[in-house]
Amino acid sequence: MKEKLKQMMLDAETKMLALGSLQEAEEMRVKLLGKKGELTEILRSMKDLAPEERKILGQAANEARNTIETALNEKMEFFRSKQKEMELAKETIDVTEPGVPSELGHKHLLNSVIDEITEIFRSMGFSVAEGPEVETVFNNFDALNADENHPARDMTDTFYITEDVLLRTQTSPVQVRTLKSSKPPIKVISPGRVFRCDTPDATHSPMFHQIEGLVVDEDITMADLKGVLDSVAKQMFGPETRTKFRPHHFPFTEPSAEMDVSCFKCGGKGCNVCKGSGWIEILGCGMVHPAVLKVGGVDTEKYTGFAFGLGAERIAMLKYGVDDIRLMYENDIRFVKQFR
Ligand code: 2NM
Repeated sequence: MKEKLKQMMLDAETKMLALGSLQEAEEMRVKLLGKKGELTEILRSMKDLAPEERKILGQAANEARNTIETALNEKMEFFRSKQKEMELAKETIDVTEPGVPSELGHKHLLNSVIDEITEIFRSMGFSVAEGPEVETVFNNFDALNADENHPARDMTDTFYITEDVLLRTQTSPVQVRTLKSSKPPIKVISPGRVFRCDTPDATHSPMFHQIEGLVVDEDITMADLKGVLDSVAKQMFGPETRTKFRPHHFPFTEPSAEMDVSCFKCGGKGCNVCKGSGWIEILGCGMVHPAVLKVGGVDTEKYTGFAFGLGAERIAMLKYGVDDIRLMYENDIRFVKQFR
């Protein structure tokens, strides 16, 4: 039995030297010290020995177990740290490798156009006013002289929240607020989102952006309206741009007009952008109706005013050849990137 133990120790020593991996060390531990291992086998067969002999051999066996266990643990620790070293070596970063270039974001086409138009008006002395997108029916319709049966008031055209509250269908309520809260002279524009119950298609969206403007002072006439808007058109589309005003109707202005600009692509000869007419419709405008000025608390004996409104998406689409308004909101990076 003692011989067997000695032989096992010798074998273990040789095998220990040949160990190549953590797994082999674990296999060896099971084979020698495990439940069905060699040492366990030896200890089990000792039950037939005489007590004194069992004591001596038992001690020897336990020493052998400790020796093997300690040696194996050392080996396993060695393999573990070697493996860790290899993992760390693999994770080393080559700081000389070229990096992944990060892309810089940029303004959306629509915001560029809104900012550009806003800057033109600022340079002409206009200030910028904003107001809530959720408005009262009064500010959105009544104050703007829209009669009780005006089609725009219809449930099917306007997003009502309650009987008296809605999503604004134009930014004019901002100007109603401005009239109420300040005294002439007033020169203000109001860029912002507006909402209309439309089914989306290439030219319609239930949400889009408007820029409306309002000027109120003594002796403001249609000539001021034409002078300001003609100058804006030239700054927006180039100095050769000509403008013309066609009679129109809005409830909040009288007289009312629509302004066309000579086609910025063909100069007026006729092309695909102007649909052969040489002219492009850009905005609606007019002299503010006295009823609107009165609601705003303006003395209509002393003051007159003009106002206008344009659709920002429409301008952006015309200027940059975008043929579907929905492209403005999808944020498809292939679209967005074309306008940096
Ligand atoms: C337009 C066309 C004509 C307009 C009128 C007003 C207000 F509040 F002063 F009466 N703001 N904007 C106006 C006038 C808007 O959009 C096509």
